[in-house]
Amino acid sequence: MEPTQSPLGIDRQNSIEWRLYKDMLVTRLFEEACIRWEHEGKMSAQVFPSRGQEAIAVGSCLAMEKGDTVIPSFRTRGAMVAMGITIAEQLREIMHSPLAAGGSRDAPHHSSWPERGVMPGSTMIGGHLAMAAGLALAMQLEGQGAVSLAFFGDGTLGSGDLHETMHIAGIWSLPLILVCENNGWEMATPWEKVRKHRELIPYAEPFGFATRKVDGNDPWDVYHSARWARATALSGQAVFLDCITFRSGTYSSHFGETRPGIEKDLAEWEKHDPLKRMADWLIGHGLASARDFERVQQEEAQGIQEAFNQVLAELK
Ligand SMILES: Cc1ncc(C[n+]2csc(CCOP(=O)(O)OP(=O)(O)O)c2C)c(N)n1
Ligand SMILES: [Mg+2]
Repeated sequence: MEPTQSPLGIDRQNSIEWRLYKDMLVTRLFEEACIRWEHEGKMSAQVFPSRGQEAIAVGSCLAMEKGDTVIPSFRTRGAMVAMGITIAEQLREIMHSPLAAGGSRDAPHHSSWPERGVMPGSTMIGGHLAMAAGLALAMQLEGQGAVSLAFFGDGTLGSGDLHETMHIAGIWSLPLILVCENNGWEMATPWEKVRKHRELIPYAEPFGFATRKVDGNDPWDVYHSARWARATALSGQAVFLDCITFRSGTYSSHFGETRPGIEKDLAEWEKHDPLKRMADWLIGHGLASARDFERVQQEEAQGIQEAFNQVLAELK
């Protein structure tokens, strides 16, 4: 079959550069739409915007293979997008559609599609990490040749579940990949108030993890690091990816900005915006123009609105 060509002139379905850009774009547009719908009173679910952090979820998941499992955190909606869960499927869970595959019983940010590798998370910070280790143990015992990956924020360092998970995964050499969205904030508390080190590698290494510091705003660094992590986890060492980033959005769609004095940081990190970086890369490699991006943005925004209308109609 001929590969489908995108407006950018590259293989839409299979090219990793295209997926890195498009899945981050869809994630951002979808989260922005959810915030808008919530503020307009059209949707009641709370969303946790990943603005500025999209590369971590998307880059990691695109590096996974069939049979691998992923547990998103409350801030990695991009994981669902990159794992191929459509916006309509996500909205059915969020909006309690009778057609929701999972019965719409999970918290909207922990919806799962186990047969497609997206496993349920936990509203208890860190609780899902032990489950990810359990999945990795099953993969190891059954010789599946697959890995279990879980996302979590740096605020999870205060959770005993993270330390217990690292302890058991390190000593049992589980095929587990822990991916930290290290944005330097725990809700509205800066990292200096809750731990000694900005980076988390000093905490993971003593448990026997292979570790790597990742530029969490660079989609390529995340992707290649996750490929390395997969190979390392399969070869018998659990992996910790410390993805340094910044949350450019509010804690959740219910809240305004609760971090006073962050204007300078916001402006600084905006220069490292992952979407802009990927767009610049595509332009730099002659694969896209500014006009192409405008068109793709319009197309995807329209698709998201259509999915919303479709799911709204299912509620009647
Ligand atoms: C066990 C537990 N304690 C407290 C909370 C409340 N809580 C929700 S998110 C959060 C902060 C998490 O920090 P981080 O993961 O770094 O999130 P981010 O920086 O993305 O906001 C807390 C304390 C919770 N959900 N579970
Ligand atoms: Mg954080």
